[in-house]
Amino acid sequence: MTPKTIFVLTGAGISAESGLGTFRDRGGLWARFDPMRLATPEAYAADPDTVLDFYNHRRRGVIAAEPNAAHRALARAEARLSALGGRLFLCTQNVDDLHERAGSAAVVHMHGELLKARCTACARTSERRTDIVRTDSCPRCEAVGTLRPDVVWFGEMPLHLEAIEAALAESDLFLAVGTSGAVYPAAGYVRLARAHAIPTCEINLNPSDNADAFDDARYGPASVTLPAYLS
Ligand code: BJW
Repeated sequence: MTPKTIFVLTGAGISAESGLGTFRDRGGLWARFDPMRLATPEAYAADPDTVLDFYNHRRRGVIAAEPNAAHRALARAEARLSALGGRLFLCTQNVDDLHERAGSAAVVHMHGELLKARCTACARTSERRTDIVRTDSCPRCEAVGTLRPDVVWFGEMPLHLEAIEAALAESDLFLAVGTSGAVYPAAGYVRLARAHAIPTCEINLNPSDNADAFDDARYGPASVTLPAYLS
C-alpha cells in the first residue's frame, strides 16, 4: 500500500550535508559547547551577549547554507502526495529554513526559527536576518533590549504540539530523518506512532537512540537514502 498521509519528523542530520552542524555527533555543537550555558532561558538571563553571539553566528551559517537533495526530496513528495489527494506533514526540529527554500509548502517548526526574533516584552515575532544586539528595539512594540532568537530552549514548551500530535495520529506512515532521538517530546513520537499502529521508519547515518522502536530503517547519508526511499 502506498501511504496517503506521511508524517515526517526531521532533525539536524538532514541539514548536515548542507554544512550546518548537528548537536550530538562527534564534533557537534553540544560536544563543543555546554547547552546549559547557551540554550536555556537561565543562560540567556545570566549572559545574554554570549547567547546572542552564539545564535548570531549560527544565523549567518543558515543564511549561507543551501538545501540538499534530502530537503528537495521531501518537497517533491509533498507535491506528489498533495496531487494524489494525500498529505505530507513536515514537522522539523530544525531552526533553519532549508525545507522552505527547497520548496516545502508547509513546515511546522517545533523548536522555532532562527530567522525570526521574539520580543520578551510583547511576545510578538519578526523576521530577522541580521545579528541581534542588546541595543536593538522591537519592531512591533519598540521596547529596547528585549529581542531574543525565536527558538525553543531546554525547559521551554515546544511549539504547535497539538497540531503535531493530531497530524501524527491521522498518518499512515511515520518517518524520522536525521534525528538522534535524544530530545523530548519529539523523541517520543515514534512510540506515539506505534501506539496508533502506524508503521515507522528511520533514516539516519547510524542507528539513533530510539532505533529499537522503529519497524524499519535506512542507514546512510540522508541526501542518498531519503530520495531513494521516497521514490
Ligand atoms: C545524519 C546525517 C546525515 C548526521 N544523514 N543522518 C526526560 C524525559 C523527557 C523529557 C526530558 C527529560 N529530561 C529533560 C527533559 C526535557 C528536555 C529534554 O528532552 N532533554 C533531553 C536532553 C533528555 N526537553 C525540553 O526541555 C523540551 N521542552 C519540554 O520538554 O517542555 C515540557 C513539555 C513538553 C511537552 C509536553 C509536556 C511538557 C524543549 C527542547 C528544546 C530543544 N532545543 C534544541 C535547541 C534549539 C535551538 C538551537 O538550534 O540552538 O533543539 S536542543 C537541540 O536538540 C535542538 C534540536 O532540535 C534538538 C534535537 O536534536 P537533533 O535534531 O536530533 O540533532 P542531533 O545532533 O541530536 O542528532 C543528529 C542526528 O543526525 C544523529 O542521529 C546523526 O546520526 C544524524 N545524522 N548526519 C542522516 N548526513
